[in-house]
Amino acid sequence: MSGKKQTTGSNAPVQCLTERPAWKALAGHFQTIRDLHLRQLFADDPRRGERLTAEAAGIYLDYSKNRVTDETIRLLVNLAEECSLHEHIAAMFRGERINVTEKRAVLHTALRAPKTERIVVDGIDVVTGVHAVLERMSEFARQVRSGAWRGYTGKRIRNVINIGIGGSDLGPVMVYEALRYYSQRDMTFRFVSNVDGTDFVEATHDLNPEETLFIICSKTFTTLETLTNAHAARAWSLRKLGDDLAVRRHFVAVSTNGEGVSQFGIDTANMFGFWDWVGGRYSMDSAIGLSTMIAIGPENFRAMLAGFHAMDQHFRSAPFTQNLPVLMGMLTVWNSNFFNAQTVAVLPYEQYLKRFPAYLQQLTMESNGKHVTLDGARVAYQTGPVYWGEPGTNGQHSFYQLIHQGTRLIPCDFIGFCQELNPVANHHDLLISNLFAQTEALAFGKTEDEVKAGGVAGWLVPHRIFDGNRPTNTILAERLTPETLGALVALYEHSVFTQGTIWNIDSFDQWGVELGKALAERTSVELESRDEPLLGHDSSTNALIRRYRLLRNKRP
Ligand code: G6Q
Repeated sequence: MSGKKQTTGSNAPVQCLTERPAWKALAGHFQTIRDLHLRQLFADDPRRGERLTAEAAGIYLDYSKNRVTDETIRLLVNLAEECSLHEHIAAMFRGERINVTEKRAVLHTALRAPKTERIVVDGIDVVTGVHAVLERMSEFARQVRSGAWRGYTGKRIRNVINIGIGGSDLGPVMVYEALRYYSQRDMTFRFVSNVDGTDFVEATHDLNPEETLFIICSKTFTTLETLTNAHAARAWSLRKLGDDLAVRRHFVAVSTNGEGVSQFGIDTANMFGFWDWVGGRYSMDSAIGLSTMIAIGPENFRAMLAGFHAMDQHFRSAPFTQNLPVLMGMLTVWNSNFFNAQTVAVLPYEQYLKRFPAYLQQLTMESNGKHVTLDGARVAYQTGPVYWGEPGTNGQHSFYQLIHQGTRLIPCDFIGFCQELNPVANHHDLLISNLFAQTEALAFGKTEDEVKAGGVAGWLVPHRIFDGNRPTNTILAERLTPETLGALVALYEHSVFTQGTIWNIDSFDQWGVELGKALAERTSVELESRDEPLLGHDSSTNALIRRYRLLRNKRP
């Protein structure tokens, strides 16, 4: 760390995180509890499992199976306060330009603000604009769902294909899968993101262009993958429909770039806008969610927004000791920076949330995968951990082994619901009993005595021992509804914000995406050139390019 003081992009000096009194207090405290076992912590306090919990917006968080005491939480709250988390939360909700490297406000919370709220940015009340777009989306979604919106040849739209990538894809895919139960079942929804032609071909091969609507989602409308796929989609449609005018009935755009949309040939009357203060990975509840709205209907979409908003309100107002996103964010800092955990596993015991870990990977890692503080000084501590996961119980039969008995500490978020959406015999009780059993096993393990008491002897004993003491959060809600999903996503958004504030990084830029993009542009010219290109890369890249060109040209 260069010196003790840092400055934010433009503001007052900020003390280096590891020099803060609260950080030092936590470091001292860590030495006293690092070897404490969850078995002991639970034995010492019979009410621990009821006390170390919090609840808001329909979501119950049990964090008692983390390696923390009341003192840990007290010190973490001190740290959050020293890092001015209260002020940062207020600044975000007010629309200050807290994304300092891009000089942008960060206002995804305005996307779910009620009509009566006013949030003024550059003299304009953004909430009015949000609701105007929501109205247009609702009208369009109703027309498509009811069949009033017809394709060019008069046929009803039966298929919707969202073309977008990153933030313009992962949210829509995740939420479509998550809320599929509530979706219009006589329609097909697909998502094309990859520039790999297979993605487009497999998404369209069995569909009729006369019945297919494309939503081109791109905030910038310049993204290579999305524009390449959008052109493929137009060619696919026009091969059957013949007439350029058909584009009006089969293509709509979601973008902030009206000019780019017109140039592509989409009527801006069929464009749904959003704003530069909505980051891609924070945009699933903006017009980027148009496919979601068509799938689940405007009412369900608004219910989802209400769930987001309920969690927003909780985050802004609840004391830190009862604040779900703050608690989860602080625990991630505790596990990462003090216990040196490198990853977080997210394990939904809900099939509909099968894409949730993939969605969270972008939200968490693009936001907090940063190596410098707000003023550009190199951080002297770890920032965002690796997020990954799969739905339970599938994961139990693959990678959980390492979580239980491996050498690494892997904190886990277990997510479950008390009521199933698709009752089948006793499946749901079996599912959730597995969730509870896993958190119990991870916390308490199996001692040598217990192994021996089970009849195991000799050299096999160490293989059968589970150390336990593996931290988990359990997130439990009544039922997977649009409201609950909104609250769950907002919970993670604000947990990410809490972490980023403590680490003093910009959670809202993504410069790391740029270098590869620029290099790929140059390389694509070299791959496509007819003459042998003069290559100026390193010897590995040069050889790979030559080999690719040689073998590609041998294709049948
Ligand atoms: C997200 C990122 C990134 C972005 C994609 C797509 O926060 O900004 O994932 O969403 O690169 O960008 P466009 O929507 O501009 O095509």
